[in-house]
Amino acid sequence: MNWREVNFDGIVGPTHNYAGLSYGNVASAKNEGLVANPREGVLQGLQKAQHLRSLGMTQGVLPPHDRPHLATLRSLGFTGSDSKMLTDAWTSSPALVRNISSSATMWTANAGTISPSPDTENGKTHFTPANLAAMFHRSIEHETTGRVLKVMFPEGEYFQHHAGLPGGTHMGDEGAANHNRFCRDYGEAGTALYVYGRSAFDVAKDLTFPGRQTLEASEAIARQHGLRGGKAVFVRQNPGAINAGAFHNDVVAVSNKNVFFYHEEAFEDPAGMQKQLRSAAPEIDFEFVEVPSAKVPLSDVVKSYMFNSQLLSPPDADKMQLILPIEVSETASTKAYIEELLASNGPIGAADFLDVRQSMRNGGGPACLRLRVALSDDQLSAMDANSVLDDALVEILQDWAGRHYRDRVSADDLGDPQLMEECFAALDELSQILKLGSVYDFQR
Ligand code: SUG
Repeated sequence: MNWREVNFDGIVGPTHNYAGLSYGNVASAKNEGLVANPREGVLQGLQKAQHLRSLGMTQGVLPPHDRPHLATLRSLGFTGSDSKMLTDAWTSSPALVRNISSSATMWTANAGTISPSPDTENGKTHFTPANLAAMFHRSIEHETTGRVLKVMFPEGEYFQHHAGLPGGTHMGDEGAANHNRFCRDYGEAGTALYVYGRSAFDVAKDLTFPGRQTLEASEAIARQHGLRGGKAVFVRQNPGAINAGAFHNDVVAVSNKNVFFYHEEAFEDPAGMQKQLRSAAPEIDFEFVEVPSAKVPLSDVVKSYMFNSQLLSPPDADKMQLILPIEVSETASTKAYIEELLASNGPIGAADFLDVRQSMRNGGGPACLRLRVALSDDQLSAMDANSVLDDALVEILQDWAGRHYRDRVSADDLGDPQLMEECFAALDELSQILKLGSVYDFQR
């Protein structure tokens, strides 16, 4: 049976903008007020997906959600027609409208946690949409995400779905961005590493920025998914890294199969992390590529997003390959480090630098834009919807974005009912292209 890792990239939404919504996310705060170009954003994302396809990777997409999210306005007491609700909400609180209009669903590393079938007791692939409780604009994602995942991966022989965790920020869960799966090969039993920022019931006095993921949330997901005995390891992110702007662990670490590429300051106890992984999975020949602060300071990690890269095993390559944001080649320390890494004859043999600047300005690099799912041939065939890319679908999506997306959206445009109508028309058509059925909350 052939297995592969499929990357499902979030399609940048038509309301993509810079509203400075994410406290603790340095780029989001720094770029608040810039004018965004959603059309360029969606095309940059599709280009990245095409690049992975050119390396022989299987590539899918996940749709943007309906924004502005009128269902949230309705649940907060707004009434009347769509445009009346939007206008009333904008008059009452532009900040609220900015939150319910964010295109943050494009960062699908936060869509959910996936445990592939070789890792679970009942032999099914388990999905839990992340509740994203730490940020209001993201806390409204998980119900739609859950519906989309259920359409794409129908419940039954192969796939099992769970609801997002209850419990608000105590059970704060940010999905795959704080989860790594190690294995010898994608179809073999793996071991999960869950990285948390704090404990649910303690005050984390060492954090100045939010620790979005709690230990208890990670433990709950490992339980729900019925991970095979002893195959889950829980470690704390270094609070210093969170305070420096690594609001998710995938800003300071990335893994693939047996390789873990991470920064010296990523974990509270890096030696303990290595030890726990080795003892949970003695069959895996771990390769830890720990990058010292003396070579790349944490501030350059956060600025360049060097670890927010995709670490891939292209089918025809004998070494792994990094997909990095172009900012890494523009930052002296990270550029030099990647050159040294490629020359070192280690497990990583190639690196490409891609332009995803529209996303990067909101703190989302290549790794934030993708959700990884390890799938067998049979599981891939059991998928529903039309979300796995071929050239024809990419062309259709490029044409769709060209017709529907604006090339300028600012945070001040979000109260405009005309923009809302454009977004709903775009998503109405997209749900037909991707054969999603009725996953959205708006009515047409
Ligand atoms: O949750 N930014 C996202 C970025 C998510 C990146 N994902 C991963 N690291 N996996 C966030 O902070 C900014 C939106 C704004 O400010 O308009 C935002 O939501």
